[in-house]
Amino acid sequence: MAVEQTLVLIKPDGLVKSLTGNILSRLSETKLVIIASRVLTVSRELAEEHYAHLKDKPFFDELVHYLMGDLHHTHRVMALVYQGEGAIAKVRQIVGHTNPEEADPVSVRGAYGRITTTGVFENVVHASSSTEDAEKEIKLWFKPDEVVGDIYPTREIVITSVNERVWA
Ligand code: DAT
Ligand code: MG
Repeated sequence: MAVEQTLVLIKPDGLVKSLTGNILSRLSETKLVIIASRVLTVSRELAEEHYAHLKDKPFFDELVHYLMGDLHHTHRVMALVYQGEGAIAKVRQIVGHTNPEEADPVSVRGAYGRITTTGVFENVVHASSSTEDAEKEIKLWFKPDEVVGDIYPTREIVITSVNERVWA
């Protein structure tokens, strides 16, 4: 089995429902290694880019608001990269089917997901579904130096003038 990377997001409903520890425990069953993690506020641009493959769907706008945290009065998502043999399938197995009503009740989505009255799948976690998606998604959510190890080729650029926010 090939060594793969996969992106996991604990979505705002997962954080608000205090499921972080539970989800990380479930994922630790895989014996995969965490090589990156961050908690961040998701911009509209990031949410739209992450779900770009669904932009023609009727639920797209609400899906974007969901990932941004607007439905849960929080503006946090926890992003992680897991690495190891067969990482994508192993994580998807624990995460479960996209539709929480169809997901195995033992899976994270089956146990904790729900469908909103407006029809959006609030399914607690995201997990990459192919090596191509994983690469695209990891590059979207992390910079090279935020990930342990060299997982994809990088290049250096020279920045001459930057404004950076520092602690006051
Ligand atoms: P997955 O997250 O399992 O990879 P996806 O990439 O097809 O599934 O869709 C991304 C998210 O969009 C999914 O987690 C929940 C939402 N979604 C997908 N299909 C949906 C549908 N038919 N109705 C409502 N929400 C949906
Ligand atoms: Mg997907």
